[in-house]
Amino acid sequence: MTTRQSTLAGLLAVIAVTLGPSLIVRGSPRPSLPPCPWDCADFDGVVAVPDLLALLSQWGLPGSCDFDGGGVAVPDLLKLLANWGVCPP
Ligand SMILES: [Ca+2]
Repeated sequence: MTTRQSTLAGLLAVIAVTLGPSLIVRGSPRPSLPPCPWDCADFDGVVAVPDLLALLSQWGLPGSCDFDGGGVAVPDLLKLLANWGVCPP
């Protein structure tokens, strides 16, 4: 992990803690055939803040935002950020 990635992950973790658990969407069972795996919180077809907060709330654990298995970690965060926005059709 680069210093920049580490700083970003730390900043995002601080944001999640600051916003509080009431704003963090926990992972929920995924409906069949989602439009994209990075839409991992509300399954609305957009990768956005709720998905990021869900990912952070699942940090180190398996969940709907664990795209490659082994628990949510930096590679999952980077994949979510790289796919930010409207999911492909
Ligand atoms: Ca979403």
